[in-house]
Amino acid sequence: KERKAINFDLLTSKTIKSKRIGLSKNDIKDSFLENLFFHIGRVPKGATIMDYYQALAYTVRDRVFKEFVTTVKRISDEDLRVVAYLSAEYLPGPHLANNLLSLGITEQTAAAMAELGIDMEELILQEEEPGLGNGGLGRLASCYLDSMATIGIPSIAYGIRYEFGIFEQHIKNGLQEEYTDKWLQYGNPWEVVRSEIGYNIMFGGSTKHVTDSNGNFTVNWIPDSKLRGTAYDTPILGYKGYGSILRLWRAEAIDTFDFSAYNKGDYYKAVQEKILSENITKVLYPNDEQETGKELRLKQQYFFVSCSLQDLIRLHLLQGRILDTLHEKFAIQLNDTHPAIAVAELMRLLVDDYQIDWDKSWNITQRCFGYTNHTLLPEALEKWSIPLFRRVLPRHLEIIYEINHRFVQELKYQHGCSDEQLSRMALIDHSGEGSIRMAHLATVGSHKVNGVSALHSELLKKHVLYDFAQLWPDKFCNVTNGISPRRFIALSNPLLTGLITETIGSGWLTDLKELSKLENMAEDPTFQNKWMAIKQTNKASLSDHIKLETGISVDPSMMFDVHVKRIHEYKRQHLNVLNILHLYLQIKKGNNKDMIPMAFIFAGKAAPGYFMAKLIIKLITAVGDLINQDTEVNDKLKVIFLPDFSVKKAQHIYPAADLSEQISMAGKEASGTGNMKLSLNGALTIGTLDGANVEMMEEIGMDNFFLFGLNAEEVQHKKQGNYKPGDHYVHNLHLREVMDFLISGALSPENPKLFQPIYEQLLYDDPYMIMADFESYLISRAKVYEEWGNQSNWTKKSIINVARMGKFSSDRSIQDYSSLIWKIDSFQNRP
Ligand code: F58
Repeated sequence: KERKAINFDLLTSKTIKSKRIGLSKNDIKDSFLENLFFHIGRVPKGATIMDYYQALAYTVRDRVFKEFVTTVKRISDEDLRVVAYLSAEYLPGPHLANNLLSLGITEQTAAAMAELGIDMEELILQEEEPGLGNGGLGRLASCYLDSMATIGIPSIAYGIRYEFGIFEQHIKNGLQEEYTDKWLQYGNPWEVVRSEIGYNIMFGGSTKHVTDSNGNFTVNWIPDSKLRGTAYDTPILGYKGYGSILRLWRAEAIDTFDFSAYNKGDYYKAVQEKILSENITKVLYPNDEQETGKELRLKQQYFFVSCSLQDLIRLHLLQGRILDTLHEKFAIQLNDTHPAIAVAELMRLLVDDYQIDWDKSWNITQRCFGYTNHTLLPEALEKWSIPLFRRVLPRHLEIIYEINHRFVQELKYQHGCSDEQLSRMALIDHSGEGSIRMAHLATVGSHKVNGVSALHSELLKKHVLYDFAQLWPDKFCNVTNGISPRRFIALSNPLLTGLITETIGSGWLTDLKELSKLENMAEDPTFQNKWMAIKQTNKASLSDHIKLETGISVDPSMMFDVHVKRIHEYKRQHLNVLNILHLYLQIKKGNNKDMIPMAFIFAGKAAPGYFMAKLIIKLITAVGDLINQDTEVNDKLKVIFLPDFSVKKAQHIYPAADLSEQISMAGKEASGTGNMKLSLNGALTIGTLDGANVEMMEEIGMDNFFLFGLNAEEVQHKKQGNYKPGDHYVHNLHLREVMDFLISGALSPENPKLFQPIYEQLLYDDPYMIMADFESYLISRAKVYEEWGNQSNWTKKSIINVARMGKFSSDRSIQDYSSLIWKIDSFQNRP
């Protein structure tokens, strides 16, 4: 039956407007009370702080939804091209404060709450953030969503609604312990379940190839299990901008209850299917740079990809279009290879379900997809074993074989590739039991492939995807990562935001290049004083937090040296520790006359199965235990490990940093984004020529950046030569002292051999060239101390750092994606 469309203008009509979307203090107060009484069902007397938080969240969500539906209407009316961002991970951080900022209602909301006797800040603290990612890659996806919505790039982001996100990290006796994350335990007021938007997903079984009486060939996939993916939508609001949506899929059983089994008296079997189905989206795999090849992980990937593509097809057809034009209406971006199975799945949907011929389907597929690579680490490059793949996705294996066959033919007959080249480039690796190279599938199935920093994109073309870059040079491009200035300065550093805005106006929040106007002020003593006072306040606030969390007092006048990110050998937290031990030994020897008091602040999670990373955490805490309690040193040094790093914690730490540690071995960190967040908050960087550090240094200038270490080429060269880390031990007295101290037992009297594995690895193998870079690190650090001695000069450099960070806004990254890859115009550029 034809339904009459509701007049959209009703949405902005007076009654609805004032009741649900008004932005004045009184409207917000009324909505809050309404939500508290009628949505939560509470009277003020019985209401808990959580009830208040939720009532406010619903109040804000209504207003966010208004912007979202307005944007969707425009996309639909103007029939616009849309980005579909596919990512297995997102780390949005808490929504409430960000949405208040985007709506521009922080002040009136605080006032409305104050009139009710409620402290809004306290409500903001109630929010559990969705920890649906491991680190940089997931946070990048969220920064990009923020920017797409801010600039007005029509977008929809797809992912997985993990019931348990990244584990909670507790530190007991200096060791990491993992606890399940319970982000959903009090419900999630930001999401709306769309029970009617769901798709059936099949697994396993076999395929049947049939030719009907007319000679038409079809393939039937006869799965051995099916489940359903249901959409959970979180509206995303750009800064004073447009709406977007984060659509996360949750796995459910199709029939929640097996009545036949129940009737036979087997109650457990009756619910078994439900339990098995729900397992798919139960938990996030907590590995940051290691692929585990687990069946459940493949199922997660396929599950969310298939739901997302089916959803895109539904949306496309809903607009009255035909599938031949799918690539004209959607640009689908693959955030690393985790969603790369999408290439085979789209082919399956087009060829098997919609009977479009192979060549046409392949053309649509290649024109839809773009692939972003985020790593050069061999252990992080995804490969799926063929037997496992066949068991889970038999039809996709056939499709991948077919793609591979055609690709290899093309290489051979059109490009005259040698057998060696063919075997290097094929989608299938025939060694051992055979495996599928997902980066190759993504590369072949996309029209554009990008790295995430200039250096990384070059190395990608030189090494990991060398043959492909030779074959299709135009397919490869670079989009340097960026960060959201809304989240990482406006929200997290309100004092600095206030000073900047009062000095140069507020345009910088949507055009970060405007920060360059601060440069005029870099030497102004009054401005410098204000700048320093803000840093001091932020440091005092972090000190309070550290005291609360760890019991350790840190004097805010110390230099705050910050090293926060996932714990990984290539990120070299242990290089930092070796230097701390060096300082400690110097103090003990009495060489501490002019030593600058320093607080070393670490935070980050280690993958639960990563022995060395966990040992590095233990090392940091052991060094902390030794130093923080020793009255001979603890007025000069403090070492802190802040547990359970998250977006929320990060927002607290970045504004308080004086020095940012970006010391990965050159050639390993694809980009890094923590480097950008710290610099944007006025920290100076000590770093290697790795990832986006290279471009940061170009922008900020050599004089305002502490560079050290081998570059990527030198690392390569040394590796190919006869690198002997032991030589550095022999020739560098300081290094010898700290290495000897490491195994002296002083750090772990109860188990003197505890740190032997680190010691031995550094001395005999040193894959991350810590021994080679130690001396250069110390020399660079000496410059840090010297510069710190002149606070006015340091502050000038801090101001310059911020002023020159314009390039690293995620708005710029999204503009690059839009022009280089997606070919989508923002609302801002449309009439
Ligand atoms: C990170 N990758 C890069 N992967 O390491 C970092 O240099 C870059 O800045 C960032 O991506 C954004 O481009 C990363 O965070 C993961 O966490 C994956 C999670 C799933 C398993 C494989 C690693």
